[in-house]
Amino acid sequence: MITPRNTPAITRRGLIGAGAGLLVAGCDRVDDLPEVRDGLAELGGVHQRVQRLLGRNALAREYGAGAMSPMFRTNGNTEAGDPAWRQHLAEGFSRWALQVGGLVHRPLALPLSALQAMPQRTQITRHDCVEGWSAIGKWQGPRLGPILATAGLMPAARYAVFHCADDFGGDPYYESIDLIDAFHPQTILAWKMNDAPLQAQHGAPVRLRVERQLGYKQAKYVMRIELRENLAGLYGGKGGYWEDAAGYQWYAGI
Ligand SMILES: Nc1nc2c(c(=O)[nH]1)N[C@H]1C(S)=C(S)[C@@H](COP(=O)(O)O)O[C@H]1N2
Ligand SMILES: [Mo]
Repeated sequence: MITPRNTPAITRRGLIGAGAGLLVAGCDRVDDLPEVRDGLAELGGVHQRVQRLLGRNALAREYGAGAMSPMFRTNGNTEAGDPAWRQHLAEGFSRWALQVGGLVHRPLALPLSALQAMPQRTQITRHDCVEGWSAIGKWQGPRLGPILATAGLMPAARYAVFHCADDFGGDPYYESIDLIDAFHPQTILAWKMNDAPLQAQHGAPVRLRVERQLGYKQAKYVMRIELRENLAGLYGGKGGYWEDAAGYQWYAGI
């Protein structure tokens, strides 16, 4: 039986090191090498096979406070254009509420204070962007699973879709995960990052953390969660902004 706590982490960086025969500990620049980047696509397949072997419920590696990156860069949008979000930002999100709807028995509107009052999970994890940078940060928020359980999933519900307040050229950012990831113990709605309320550039008031997948799945500026039976018929039909726009994989397993 696999106990995730004692399982040596198989990391993207570790695999790059093994694959390229390089000593990469602590070296961020290796990701910029074209040969390493080219190898990454192949290694992505290895990751997914490894993840299948370990099981979808295995935990992502968690780190000690000493491993936290001194700087956690941003990527993608660093603010949202939705006028409602801008108003909420100006009001410190005091009247904001997360909507949970779609295939649920009891649609919810959860103010930030309600999310903060729920049992919290804190985790120090490594964020891996598909573009080749990583950062270790501390995230806190309620687990998504109990929130969905409170809403009461209808039998047909298979995906949780995260509708965000930002867009690229008019196309809204959105993401989706299946219910295995939605109920994974490390899947949280983070309103705190590195011991402070989530900053606007990192997705205030709340972002998804789904720790066993790549950066683009970590939806920022989440306004609404929609439970759906399928992803077809929603925007480009591929389940996420980058999946639609650039053909990124829907299941972005690390
Ligand atoms: N709403 C929204 N979520 C998003 C993005 C975005 O542009 N908009 N960018 C994604 C990408 S590609 C990455 S790597 C991370 C970056 O998160 P950060 O800005 O907190 O570092 O957010 C992801 N989630
Ligand atoms: Mo990313």
